[in-house]
Amino acid sequence: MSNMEQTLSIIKPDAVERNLENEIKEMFKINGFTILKEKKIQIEKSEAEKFYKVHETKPFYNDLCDYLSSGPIVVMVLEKENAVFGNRELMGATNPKDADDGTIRKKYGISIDKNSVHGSDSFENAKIEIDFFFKD
Ligand code: IDP
Ligand code: MG
Repeated sequence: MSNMEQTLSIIKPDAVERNLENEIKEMFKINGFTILKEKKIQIEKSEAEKFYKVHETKPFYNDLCDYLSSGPIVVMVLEKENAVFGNRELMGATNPKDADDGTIRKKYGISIDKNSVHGSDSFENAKIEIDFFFKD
């Protein structure tokens, strides 16, 4: 039974700044993801605040929004069977220190805040996040 899904991925400023865009895209492709859409943009802090609204009560919210808007990012729609879960697996744990070998965050992440990639955490949020960046 097929369960083709789409998920939103972001290559965060720390990774774009270190020119890791192509290496990270290659990891997605090697792992069977198709990059359906992509764009390199820099967002305003107000947009980062909207995107990360679910975290607005967290102590790291302000720094997180400053960071995501601090430089260019690459936003992508990835497609694969069970793409949401598969992307979370490929990304690895939020804190690169806890991430498994072979994951993007283990390989490229610097710290819990500079962890190189974002990925939607559920099918529902994937739809919302894809709309956020790619509506019309
Ligand atoms: P996720 O990116 O693995 O889904 P979330 O809990 O949704 O992790 O947190 C969103 C982002 O906020 C993380 O990717 C990370 O950059 C940052 N973050 C999460 N927890 C902390 C923390 O305790 N300190 C600083 N930054 C954090
Ligand atoms: Mg999350």
